[in-house]
Amino acid sequence: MSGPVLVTGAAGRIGTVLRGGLPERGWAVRCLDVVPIVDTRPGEEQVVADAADLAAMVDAAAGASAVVHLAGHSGESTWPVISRSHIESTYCALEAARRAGIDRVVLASSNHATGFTPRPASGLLREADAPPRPDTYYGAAKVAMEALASLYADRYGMDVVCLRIGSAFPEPTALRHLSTWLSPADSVALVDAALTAPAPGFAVVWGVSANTRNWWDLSAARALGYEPQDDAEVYAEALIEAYGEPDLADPVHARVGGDYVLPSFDAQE
Ligand code: 15L
Repeated sequence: MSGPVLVTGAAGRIGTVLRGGLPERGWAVRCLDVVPIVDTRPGEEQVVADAADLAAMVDAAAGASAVVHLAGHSGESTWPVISRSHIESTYCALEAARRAGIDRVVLASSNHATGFTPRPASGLLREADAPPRPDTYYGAAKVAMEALASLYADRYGMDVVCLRIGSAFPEPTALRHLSTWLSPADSVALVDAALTAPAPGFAVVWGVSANTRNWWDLSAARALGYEPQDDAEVYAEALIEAYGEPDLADPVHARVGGDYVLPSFDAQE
């Protein structure tokens, strides 16, 4: 690889994890975020800019070898916030990569692109079994992200890997996370696999750890070279003691999007 990987949203939750882990896997990191990173690490480059600003993104992409696009409001918000921070910024990430001659882009999609999909009572959902079924504006923006990825892969021959991330947190804190957790170490492993897989073209893969209670099939992610190490099950006893076993009749547990499907997440002004 030559040139750093441009990581947008580098000051955020997953960005911070990648800043720690990608260098250990041989990647130099160029950070981009709207807020300055205060604990800059040795060798790290920093750009303070909005990922939805095409000119800034074109400048930031110059000389990079790949783009990992994480920037965007993490969760549901108003349409102006969601459309700019996810859809406009995804266009900018892809277009800046194309103009810079970068042919590998990794996009942080989300399980919420398919959030109204019923949770399977048994068996595993493959990506192909879960067409777009967004639960929020946020989820709909991730569907648009995946569509833009498909466009840039088909039209320009770029490799664009969309990671439908589950719950990327330091540790599981809710019953649902026993199925949806993506650990920090596995976040790094998954992004590294998406960056290095030979010629993936357009790909959409689930982003979760090797959780005993997974409802998403990891075959497609493993085919990229992802080897998850963590399993949320080590937290099961404590979470089930606190909250009881998940009740599939409860709307929060009936659909893969969890509480995002509830009326409290109705579209905001
Ligand atoms: C996401 O996509 C969000 O970014 C994150 O904040 C969580 O809500 C996560 O999904 C989840 O489903 O747990």
